[in-house]
Amino acid sequence: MTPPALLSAALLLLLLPLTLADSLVPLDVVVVNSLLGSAPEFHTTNVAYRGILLGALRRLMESNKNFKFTFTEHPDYGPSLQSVNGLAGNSDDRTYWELLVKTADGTMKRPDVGIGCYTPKEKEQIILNFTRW
Ligand code: B12
Repeated sequence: MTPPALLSAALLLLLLPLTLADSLVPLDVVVVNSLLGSAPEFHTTNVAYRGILLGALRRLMESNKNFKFTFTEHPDYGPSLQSVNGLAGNSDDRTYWELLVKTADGTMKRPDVGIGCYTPKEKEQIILNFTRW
């Protein structure tokens, strides 16, 4: 390799982490109603590298008229997902929107933080599951 080519290659390697940090992370959002058993709705969106799920949901709502959500703020735990596409959780009938995640390797998990703290990883499926506690 000639010295200028070597220099370009070294520069590329140095800039690579910066490029990755600037990129958007693609993910799927699946809306499930476990109480009705209706067909799940699939959406695709993205979020900034290490960005929070709330950001991904906002991006999705801005780009897709078939997806809407609202949230409330808890003084300690931050945002809590209140409604999806007009359907809201309700304390009286003990319903809520549960947050589940299917990771790229197929593992299912129930995050121990809410939409304001969870940071989706590449190719994760975020499942918004309407259910009862
Ligand atoms: C009961 C409970 C629930 C119930 C609340 C039902 C109800 N209306 O009573 C249900 C099952 C709905 C629930 C759901 C979730 N919960 Co919860 N929950 C609790 C628990 C065990 C007790 C809360 C309580 O009653 N406190 C006593 C009352 C008097 O205080 P309060 O401030 O009024 O309580 C309210 C808040 O805690 C709120 N709440 C409950 N969970 C969550 C989660 C988030 C992110 C927010 C913003 C608010 C919130 O609901 C309570 C009643 O209004 C706590 C753990 C604990 N021991 O404190 C976890 C806890 C608060 N939950 C937690 C989590 C992660 C969740 C979920 C995100 C789980 C999931 N993967 O789906 C979801 C919320 C999803 C969403 N829609 O945004 C975490 C929050 C940690 C964090 N830093 O974000 C905790 C601390 C448990 C843990 N993992 O350590 N939860």
